[in-house]
Amino acid sequence: MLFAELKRLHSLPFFELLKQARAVHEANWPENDVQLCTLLSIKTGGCSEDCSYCAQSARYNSGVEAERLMSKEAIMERAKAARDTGSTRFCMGAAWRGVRGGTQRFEQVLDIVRDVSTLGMEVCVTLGELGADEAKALKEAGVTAYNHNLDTSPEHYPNIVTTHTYDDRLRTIRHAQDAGMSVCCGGILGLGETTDDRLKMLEVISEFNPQPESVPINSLMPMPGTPLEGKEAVDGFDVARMIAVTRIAVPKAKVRLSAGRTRMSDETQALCYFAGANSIFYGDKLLTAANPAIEKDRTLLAKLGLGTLAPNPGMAAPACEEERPLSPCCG
Ligand code: SAM
Ligand code: DTB
Ligand code: SF4
Repeated sequence: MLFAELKRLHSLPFFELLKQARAVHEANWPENDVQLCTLLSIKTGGCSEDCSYCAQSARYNSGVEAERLMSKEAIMERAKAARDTGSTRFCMGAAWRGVRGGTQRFEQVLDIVRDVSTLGMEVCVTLGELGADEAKALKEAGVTAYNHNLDTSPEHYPNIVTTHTYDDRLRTIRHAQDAGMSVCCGGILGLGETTDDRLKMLEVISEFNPQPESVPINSLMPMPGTPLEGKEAVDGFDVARMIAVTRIAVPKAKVRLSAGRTRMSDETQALCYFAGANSIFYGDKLLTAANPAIEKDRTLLAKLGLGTLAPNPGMAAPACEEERPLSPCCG
């Protein structure tokens, strides 16, 4: 969806926007269920990149220590525990710039994916940059979806990250799509961006061909020691607006109300579910930052009468629309 239309939607009176988003949501997700996803940082800290929101960059004194890649046994234990608490998607994150085929650490990751994918959950990984061959190998090993966020608009991105470019991000997304993985691609609110920046990011994401299978909308968790540590919390109505416009622009995607829920009231979260959010990270830790406790989320979902989505690990990645060009591999 093009910027002008996104802007028109975003400028609607709040209830009118919500009404339209709700109609799109009900047409595409009539069951009204919420997907529960568990995150695990399988390789924490010590990252070479300078993403100014991230506690895992080696450049900032955030208090997050660099750790080695977790053992497969320890990861399997956490994955089974996630399944036992009702998660249907297991997302493994690594604080790397990227991965390269033929390296020991990439072989280890493939081995981990092969085992985790036997558990019946959707398997998502976020490992940084990928080439075409690495993407194919991950798909073959059993990855359902690859998470690679654009985070903000092309224009604002260089103010946030200088060690890699927007085009680098686009290239990885295209490799993941070409390999047949579903793509999970979203961004962060609260990085000092304008509303137009948010909508320009959404323009890029919604114009992907195929559209992403999921779109995480994170609100900045300000991490001590990072350049963005002092940023104010995002207004709850702004989060709901962004969720609503995302629901309309990417109707079939799971729209994930991602980082930042510890700073949101139950009422704001309820508004976001109404506006079209149908997935959350579940469990009291994100990668390094806090997330609401499982019991708290269960209570809220029960209060709202929302069910949970069944896993679909073998789902086919969204298909391309033939009349539109494929997603860009660079700007
Ligand atoms: N290194 C890989 C990469 O950059 O794609 C994977 C891990 S990285 C931590 C995954 C995503 O987490 C980022 O793209 C960003 O959207 C989100 N994220 C990281 N720190 C965050 C924070 N403090 N608040 C909100 N979202 C954050
Ligand atoms: C996404 O969009 N959000 C998740 C997941 N994809 C990898 C990560 C949120 C990280 C929040 C900050 C932290 O835990 O350090
Ligand atoms: Fe590294 Fe990813 Fe954090 Fe950037 S967001 S510093 S690439 S872990």
